[in-house]
Amino acid sequence: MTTLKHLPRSLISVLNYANRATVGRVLPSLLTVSLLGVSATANAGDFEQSPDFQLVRQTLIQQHGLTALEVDQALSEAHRLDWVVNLMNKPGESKEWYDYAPMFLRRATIQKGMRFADNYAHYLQDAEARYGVPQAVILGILGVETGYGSNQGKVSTLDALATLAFNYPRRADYFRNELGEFLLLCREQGWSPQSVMGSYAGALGFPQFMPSNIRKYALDFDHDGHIDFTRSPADSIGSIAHYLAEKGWQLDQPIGLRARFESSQGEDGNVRTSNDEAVIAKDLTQPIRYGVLSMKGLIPRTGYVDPAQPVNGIRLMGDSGPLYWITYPNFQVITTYNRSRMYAMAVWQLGTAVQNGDTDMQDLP
Ligand SMILES: [Ca+2]
Repeated sequence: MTTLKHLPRSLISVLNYANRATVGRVLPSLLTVSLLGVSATANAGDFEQSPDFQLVRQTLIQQHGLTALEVDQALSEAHRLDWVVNLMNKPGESKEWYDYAPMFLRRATIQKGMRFADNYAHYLQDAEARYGVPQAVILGILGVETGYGSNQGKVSTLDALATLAFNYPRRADYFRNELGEFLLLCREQGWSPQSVMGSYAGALGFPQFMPSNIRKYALDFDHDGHIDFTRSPADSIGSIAHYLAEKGWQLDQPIGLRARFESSQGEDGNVRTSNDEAVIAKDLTQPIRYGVLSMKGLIPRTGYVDPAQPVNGIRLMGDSGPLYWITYPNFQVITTYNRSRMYAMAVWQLGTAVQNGDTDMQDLP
């Protein structure tokens, strides 16, 4: 790794990032871009020419309460990472569940999760007892986010957030706020902004929290006086539980049940529902009483759901056709971490497999 020290930081980030197997194929084009950009990125002040420079600088000072010195120092040392913008602008792949699930539901990941669960059992139990969030959910999030800490990202958070704050207009306000929160976090935690590494979108550590969420929800769960998401699984475990509790986790309530869809017939013999669209939730934050869904043909495979219980119908595409679930509000709470239904399902299934030691994935929810 010592040879990397002589390369510009932006290129090192690219090389480190490219070690992640999922983006290996984009390496050649990224390298070309970075090598051409060496002279530009080797000098400080990549953002000073931006038309928004003064506006962002003033916002960071006035709204976030940073000092001019803190802001000027950070911005003059931040580098523009064009590849980050290119990656953010790439249309998202519309994967189906049958392609998505195998990325996370792997025997090796489950085994790793089981070792992690053994090593940190004390903190997992403590977090569940204190916040009511099941250990399986915490384990699922840590597995899907970073494979239990092994893929935390090696991109300079300062570079990533500054790049997105200045060069990604679609979500500029969001990333400008995260940049301000990040600099405040650095001040509070005594970090040097240039030393912090994370994902290319600015998420940090085992649980991949954005800086604003770290400031709002992070806990020093091992009581060593610091919040440390890159090295402390305990802080990560406690903080995930705290976050989900604050987002409305319902104590002792299920996440959901596997279901099947049946077209139903009315008393006149006419089919009432032949289309499963009628039972699939448009918006998970607007659950409806289960009694309404049951009349339209969504039935739990096993178990009982109270007709008055607010639920949602979920459909994901499996290898051999659609799969259905009836989900309780706790499933929606998982989607506050990442809005994708497939994400929440992967978290639930992976965490359950880890907790049950089900390496063959014989009994997934
Ligand atoms: Ca700590």
